Amino acid sequence: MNFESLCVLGLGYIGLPTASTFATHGIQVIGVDTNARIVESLNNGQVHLFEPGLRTLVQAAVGSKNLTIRNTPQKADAFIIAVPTPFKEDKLADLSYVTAAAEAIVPYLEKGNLVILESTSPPRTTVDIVAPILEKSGLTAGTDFYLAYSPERVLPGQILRELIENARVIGGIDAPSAQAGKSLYSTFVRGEIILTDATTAEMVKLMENTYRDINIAAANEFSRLAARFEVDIWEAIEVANLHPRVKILRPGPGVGGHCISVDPWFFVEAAPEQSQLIRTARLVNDRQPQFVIESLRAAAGDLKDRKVAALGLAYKPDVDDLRESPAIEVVKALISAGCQVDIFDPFDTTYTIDRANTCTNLEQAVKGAHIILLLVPHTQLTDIDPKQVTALARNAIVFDTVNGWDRTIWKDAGFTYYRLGDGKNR
Ligand code: SAJ
Repeated sequence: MNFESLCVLGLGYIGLPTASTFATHGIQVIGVDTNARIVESLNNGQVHLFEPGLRTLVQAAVGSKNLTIRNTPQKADAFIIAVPTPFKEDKLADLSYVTAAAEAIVPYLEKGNLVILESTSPPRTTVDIVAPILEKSGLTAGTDFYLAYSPERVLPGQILRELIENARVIGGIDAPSAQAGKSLYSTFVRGEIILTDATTAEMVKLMENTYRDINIAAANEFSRLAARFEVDIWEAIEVANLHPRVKILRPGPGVGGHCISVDPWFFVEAAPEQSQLIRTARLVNDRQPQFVIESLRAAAGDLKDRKVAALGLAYKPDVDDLRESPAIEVVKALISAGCQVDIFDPFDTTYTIDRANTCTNLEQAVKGAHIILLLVPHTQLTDIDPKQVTALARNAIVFDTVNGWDRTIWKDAGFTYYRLGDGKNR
């Protein structure tokens, strides 16, 4: 099977790198996004999201004339759906982007085409939801066109490398569909390509992120136990991890991002009876911003009218992605507790939170602060020399939720230093 042209629907964190990588490997790619602003900015050579190396890659792809950006699909040998699957207020999966993308392909679908769903989706989405929509074309999935599910598994911050090097699972609705998917991705994937059925591939993706969520929940719960028993969780984890079969993850202000804090709910929605541990882990992680507030109160006393410099807003270090960020939840809770909050994130200096003051630089944020709160260990923040801050926030209490700073250095610079989950060094 030979796929020379490809249409990628959805130009976000996954679709854009995927479309660009295919284009720089010689495939004629049409990148489609329904957001007119994204289409316009990409056509002007601007990339609307931050990922190391992405701008250069997109420019190379567009420059080679192998990548064209449009707001509607067109005929192609293969189609990849890489749109978001967010959840709604009630944590139920919102598949409206997936169904809209599948509907958009229908008028262009031809015999022999391949359609791949990459969006993280509840089990059976490919077979029960996407196939019937595509069959509105009058063609039959499996008989007339190939259909497969192949989840993205790349880590934000390392997307370009992992896209090529990671193992890729391709689940076909039948064996020829999986094989067709392999022919397409072999264009650039150097990791192992594993073929299976569509529902197994959907479940693999959800299991990976759920497994991580449960493990982070354990770390977060251990941090609460350590505070209770006057133990330093960071010391305890370091020692426990010397055991050859133990690898405890890092506690922090909570779990964010568009994947790990969302995907486990797809299992809970689809099969609540069978997902009790998964649901509990989600609730433990969602409660962690509240634990930050409780710990801060225990360290600094009443929070009302205190001026807090909240450093870092993204859902994890060295990315600009703020989706489902626990840091934002902490800031909102501080505001509800009556604090005056100055927010600063070096990757997004324009983001606003109701009643918080957005700062464009570190100095502005820490000036006159009673509390300096580290929420995300962006390299630019962990590299801060406390001496830079001393004159701006004399006698401030430093509260580090991510173990991003060195206690001794901050104490030597005259600050009172606390760390989340450290009940020993108070
Ligand atoms: N976090 C902790 N403690 C840790 C590790 C992470 O609190 O020890 C927090 C982070 O701060 C962040 C959240 O968890 O808020 C998620 O971060 P992450 O780096 O664990 O994962 P993501 O969401 O950036 O990417 C995950 C990856 N999945 C796995 O590692 C199993 C990635 O491979 C997936 O492709 C991605 O989800 C996705 O798109 O599904």
